[in-house]
Amino acid sequence: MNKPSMKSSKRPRGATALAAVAGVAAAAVVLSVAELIGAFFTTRATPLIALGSTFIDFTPLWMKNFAVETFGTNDKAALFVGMAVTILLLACVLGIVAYRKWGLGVAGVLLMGAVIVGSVVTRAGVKPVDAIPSLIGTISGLVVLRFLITRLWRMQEWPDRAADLAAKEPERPATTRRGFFAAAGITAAASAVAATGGRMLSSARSNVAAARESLQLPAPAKAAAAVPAGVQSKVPGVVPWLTPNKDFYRIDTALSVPEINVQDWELRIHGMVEQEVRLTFQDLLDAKLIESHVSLTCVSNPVGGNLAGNAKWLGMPIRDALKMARPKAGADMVLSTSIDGFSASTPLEVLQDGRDAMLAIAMNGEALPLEHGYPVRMVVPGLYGFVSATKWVVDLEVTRFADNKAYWTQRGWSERGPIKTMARIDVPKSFAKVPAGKVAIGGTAWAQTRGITKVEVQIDSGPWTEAVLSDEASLITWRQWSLDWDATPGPHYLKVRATDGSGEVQTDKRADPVPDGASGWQSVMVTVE
Ligand SMILES: Nc1nc2c(c(=O)[nH]1)N[C@H]1C(S)=C(S)[C@@H](COP(=O)(O)O)O[C@H]1N2
Ligand SMILES: [Mo]
Repeated sequence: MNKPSMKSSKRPRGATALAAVAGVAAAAVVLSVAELIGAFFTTRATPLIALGSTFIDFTPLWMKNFAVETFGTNDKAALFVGMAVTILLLACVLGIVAYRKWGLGVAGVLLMGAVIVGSVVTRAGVKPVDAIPSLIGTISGLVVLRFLITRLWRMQEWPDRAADLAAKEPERPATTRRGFFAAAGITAAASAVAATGGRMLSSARSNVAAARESLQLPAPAKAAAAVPAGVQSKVPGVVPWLTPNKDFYRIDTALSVPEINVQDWELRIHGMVEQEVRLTFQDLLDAKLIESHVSLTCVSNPVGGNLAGNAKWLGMPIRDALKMARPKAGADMVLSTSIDGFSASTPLEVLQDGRDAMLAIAMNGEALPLEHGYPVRMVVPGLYGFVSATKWVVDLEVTRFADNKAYWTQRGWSERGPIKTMARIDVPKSFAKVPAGKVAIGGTAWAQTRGITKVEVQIDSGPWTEAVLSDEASLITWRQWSLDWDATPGPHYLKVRATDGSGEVQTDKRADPVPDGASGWQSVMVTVE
């Protein structure tokens, strides 16, 4: 009569919610224990980072684009929030399942463990031993789940089940709701401490940031061409012509910035070459370095967007490195790969022509910031970053487009990515309210390797008016512009378009960033008062 029943009619009130709490506490233990022990293993392989990367890999393309468009460079924060919510929900379900059917709960936790282990060991450059933290985490989580769920089973407020269990094991006392919450609370607090400790340990273990600070940069064999005095638009609010490192846009798939010791860094050049080459960081320091201002642009940049920047780079010409390896006839592509598995396909020809394509070691006079590719990244004028600007680069494979596909190409983006001519209005901002009279319009424009020869602005449906171009530093840097406008009260639309050095007027044909870059004219609505 008094048998405990799993039927919902007999289930004590509130049990489901408490079981969910037990599930969340157990999941916290799985992740935090794994994170803490993971601090002693490969940093990129800690479970949270690996899970996040796997999450990204399985995110459909449309959702990824939506995330980048909606959250911009906060897309990683958005990812972690999304992941946290997913894990929280799964943990609740696991707790409830374990309470009702322990065996199923165990299976669920093991499955969760398997997913974590799977995402850890499939990361690039990760060894099988890196699975150990996740395994220990999973087992700890199971132990805690068993402990908490048993407390629920023995809850004295729910006499049916508790009495039955007490009859079986009379020496074990019944538990109380308060006791349960105390246990769950202690578990959660311990998890938080373990996770924080793990994160702190991970960063303390690497002193790459300090090594970067003290790196002595060599002088270039060929210094950057002098920058003309008038490169900056006179209009206040137009972005600085030279983007400070701290303001430089950042786009990459790395959830934790790779931390590479220069002593460990090596670049392998192989594939369709006469001679496989390995370059150390010292080899780069000893090479004939060039210095050059180059504007980078992201293919994901929407029309009018700010995923573009301009910096002074110092590095070894990639053609010099390729010369050592001597590419074989028939090769037409270099697949560059970063330490964390990102890859880019760059036409071999582009890396061998005269442009300042380089293995860069410095940005605006200091060693590359960690998040911009320390210690070595590629910079290739004229190509979007996804097919050229590999950060934390460790491998160059000389190959053919027909034989190899890069990271984003495998995900629906183009295999090649020459930068499209683009003009941008920085001032006034979209939806700005400006006083009637003289209004300064200004912005920047780019068409790396072709240069900008004209920028025109159209007010409403009026004629296209030529803007004043700021000085041109080179064909591979962006060029600023300004225009004075006699603004009359009312709403107005400002449009902008550029003409590049080949004589081509920027197309008004709207294209999404996927697969090879956005196009169209930016239009800004302003209200003149
Ligand atoms: N290792 C690595 N390098 C990478 C990427 C990446 O995801 N991983 N993204 C590329 C893309 S899409 C762009 S636009 C540039 C951005 O460089 P930045 O972050 O220094 O501005 O880096 C490129 N290099
Ligand atoms: Mo990009």
